[in-house]
Amino acid sequence: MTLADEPLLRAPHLYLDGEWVRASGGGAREIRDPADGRVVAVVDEADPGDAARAVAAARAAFDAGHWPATPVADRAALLLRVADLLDDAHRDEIARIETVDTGKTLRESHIDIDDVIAVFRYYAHLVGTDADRLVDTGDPAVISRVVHEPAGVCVLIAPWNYPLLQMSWKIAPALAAGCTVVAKPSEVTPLSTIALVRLLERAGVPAGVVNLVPGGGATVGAALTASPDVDLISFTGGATTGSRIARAAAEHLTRVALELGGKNPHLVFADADRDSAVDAVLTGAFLHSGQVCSAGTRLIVQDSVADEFVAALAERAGRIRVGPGLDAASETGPLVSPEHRAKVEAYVALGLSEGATLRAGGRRPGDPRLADGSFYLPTVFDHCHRGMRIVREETFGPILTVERFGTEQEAIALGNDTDYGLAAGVRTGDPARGERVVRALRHGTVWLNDFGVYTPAAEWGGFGRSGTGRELGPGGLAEYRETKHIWHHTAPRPGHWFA
Ligand code: TXE
Repeated sequence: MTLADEPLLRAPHLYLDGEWVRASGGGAREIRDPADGRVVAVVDEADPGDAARAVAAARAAFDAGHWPATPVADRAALLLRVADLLDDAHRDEIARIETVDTGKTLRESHIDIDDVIAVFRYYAHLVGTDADRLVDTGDPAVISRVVHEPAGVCVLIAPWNYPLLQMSWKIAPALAAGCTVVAKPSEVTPLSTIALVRLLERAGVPAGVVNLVPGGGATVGAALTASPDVDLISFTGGATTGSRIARAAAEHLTRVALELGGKNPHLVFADADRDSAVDAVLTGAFLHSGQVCSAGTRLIVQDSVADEFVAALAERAGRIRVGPGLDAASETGPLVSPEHRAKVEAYVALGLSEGATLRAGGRRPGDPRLADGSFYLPTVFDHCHRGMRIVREETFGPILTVERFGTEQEAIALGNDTDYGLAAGVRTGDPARGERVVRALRHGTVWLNDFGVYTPAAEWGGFGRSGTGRELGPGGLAEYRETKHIWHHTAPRPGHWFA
């Protein structure tokens, strides 16, 4: 039995104004398991007309005013019901869906679902504790206060590497704020978002408040972002698509929040504990086969320990067990698609032609049981430098490059020498140095003697070409709100400005 046989994933897959409907043009797309290429579902593919209907439904629901005016406690209760449904009954099922859709290991999918549950609970709590601000004008007859109101109709566009998690980082604060939404998952990985919208429906989300249009970026995505009826676009994905969306949004001055990935440095000083540093660099680079926006794919290591460090790293990279995500023995899964693997392979060929030294991987696994999947071995390139494209560009695959530095100032300069600025890591045994370096790095998240961890309560987002705006934390709620200053004169009288 494939997942396509399960009722959860049976068509129809568009959710418009509280109804599950077929794509009006009859379009559909085969969804394949990256581990073996088999078709696991056939998903309705919306078109620009469906996108327009979704926006109209969200617009009408917002303008009718019921959801924005729903008491905060009731909106929070809905988020908690979604979290409970996930936690109590659907955690394993949706983790399995995420694994066959993305290729990631079941262990990773479970961590993602737990994060999603935590995010829904966090925003339920935050929105309930958030107060208006009184401003002292000096005039006792004036009540001046700053209040928050929902931003309006939000288009939420998510990528394929963390489909449910990225969409939840958007849906949970948007609903908490009182917005209505149109969700567009990646056409490559729509399954878990369809499952989530079914849970939202069961949790009692009113018609029109959440709408779902699975479909292509150039068709549905472009139609959504060009709409004059949208108030906010929140996008996570590649930088090229991000700037295309920013241009589309500029036409109607639509607000945009963009999370566009990174090329993240991991700085290792000679005084760092070696075993934990090797372990952190390995995990940071190769988790989910490097398909992580915050992957630490640039190792920048102090030259006095570099040879020994890279040897240990390459040895461990060569031992990573690559295999199907549903197989408990696999430590990392395949790349998301044959097309994406071809892109990664082109980067490996480029690295070799640029003169980098291959220390591990650099090829597909030889195991014939993996021949039908999009697998690729963890790859380590030594003796890299900033002139190389494999050091500057986001490869979004299991490719780690190694650069070397002498002094602390050189390490900082290299760490900041990137167009991106999403995340960075620092390993050192000297806390004072650690504090100096993390403050000097121009990245949205910096880990000191840790890597890759985050919490729903702390903001996430990038400097530079990694995007604009923040997700998670109070800042992630602020994205979905307008700020209004209300000046109330309680004893009006003529001001006599004009005679
Ligand atoms: O993502 P796209 P792609 C990076 C990574 C990857 C590269 C391209 O380097 O190799 O981006 O990946 C929708 N208007 N990241 O092409 O195109 C699309 O349907 C509106 C980093 O797969 O950015 C999908 O829902 N929407 C990243 C979403 O945008 C459009 C995660 C992301 O797709 C659109 C993924 C358009 N014109 C890739 N075109 C991260 N930050 O984590 C596409 N889309």
